[in-house]
Amino acid sequence: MSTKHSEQDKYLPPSFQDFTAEFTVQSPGRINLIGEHTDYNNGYVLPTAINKNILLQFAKNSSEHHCNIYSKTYEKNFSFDLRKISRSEQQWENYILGVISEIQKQEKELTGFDCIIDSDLPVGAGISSSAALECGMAFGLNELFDLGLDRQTMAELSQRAEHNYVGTKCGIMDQYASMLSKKDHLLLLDCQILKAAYVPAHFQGFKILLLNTRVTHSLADSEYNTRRKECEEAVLAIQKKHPQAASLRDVSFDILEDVKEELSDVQYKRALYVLQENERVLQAVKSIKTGDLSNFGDLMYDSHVGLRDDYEVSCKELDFLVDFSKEFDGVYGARMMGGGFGGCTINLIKEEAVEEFVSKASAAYFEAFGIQPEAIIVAPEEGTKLIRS
Ligand code: GAF
Repeated sequence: MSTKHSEQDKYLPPSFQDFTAEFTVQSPGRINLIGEHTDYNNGYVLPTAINKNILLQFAKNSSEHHCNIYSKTYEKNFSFDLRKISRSEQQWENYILGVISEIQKQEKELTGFDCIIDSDLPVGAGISSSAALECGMAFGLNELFDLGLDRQTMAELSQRAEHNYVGTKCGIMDQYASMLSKKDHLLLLDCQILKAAYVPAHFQGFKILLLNTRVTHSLADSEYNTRRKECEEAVLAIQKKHPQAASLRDVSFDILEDVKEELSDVQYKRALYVLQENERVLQAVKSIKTGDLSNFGDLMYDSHVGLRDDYEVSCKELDFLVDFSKEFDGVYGARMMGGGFGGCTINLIKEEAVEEFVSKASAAYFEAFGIQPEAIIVAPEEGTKLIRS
């Protein structure tokens, strides 16, 4: 069954007036329960896709090389020729062009297509609208042109799109979460061997609440790449004494102490945080499996302290919301989530406490920063999928 655009789409650009979707792809954002900035250090992460999505409607057009994309979120459209894919000045276009370029590198044949994109995923909130867009595009093109790519390959080419077209040297967590998550489960990913295990998300009586600071500090992207570089430099310094250490994953606490004098203070702090966070992920999985959510909550708070003091990717708005949550009985744990420098805190909170906490935290945050935070209740969902065909 085809989906013709509806009355409310009458503002579509002229190139889309006759658009009839062949199918729609639903591509989710993600949360990360714990394991931050560990993915590009070959460590452990514990994300899952959520019930907030980007929707992409696809249709082939009659042209061989011409493509049209329309974003309802940005109310903007752009067109391009498949024979001349190159980076754009518009960042959001690069997520799409990057995926096409990576698919073409795999020597897969594409022809002209049109795509309309809509979303209920807040941009800049640290819930990975970028990976959702990349993965949705890869999944849709795979379907439309029968490319035969599996989910892992699509996640990995989406990550390369972000490296090569957007310029963020992100890890693999967001794309794997978007592509490989299962409903009601967390994805325990070992980023060294890219092996995923599914942990049932047993949070009965609790909610996962995001508080969006609504700030995105401009240094987020540059500092992200700097952190990655600092970790790589720490590994190079460690290798002088311990040549077998290919990444921070191969470094034990004993090795780190052994090379402490060889590392700069910054390198030592970054490495220490990563080693501790990897341990926390494994402990968190045990706590969730045994239902010890109090311990899991403590691990979330410890994670935040490490991100704030040793990894230095938090900001005063995130710290404020995490500190505020500590004063509140029903909150078991909270931490900044994602790359940092803004975006959301993730809170594990008793269901009955949500309303009062949101109201009090919002009022206090507004008084401190003059900004109304956004409260978003999320639940673990299935990864990118076809919803209408
Ligand atoms: C961003 C990146 F895209 C991820 O790969 C990950 O490193 C995360 O920041 C921090 O944990 O979302």
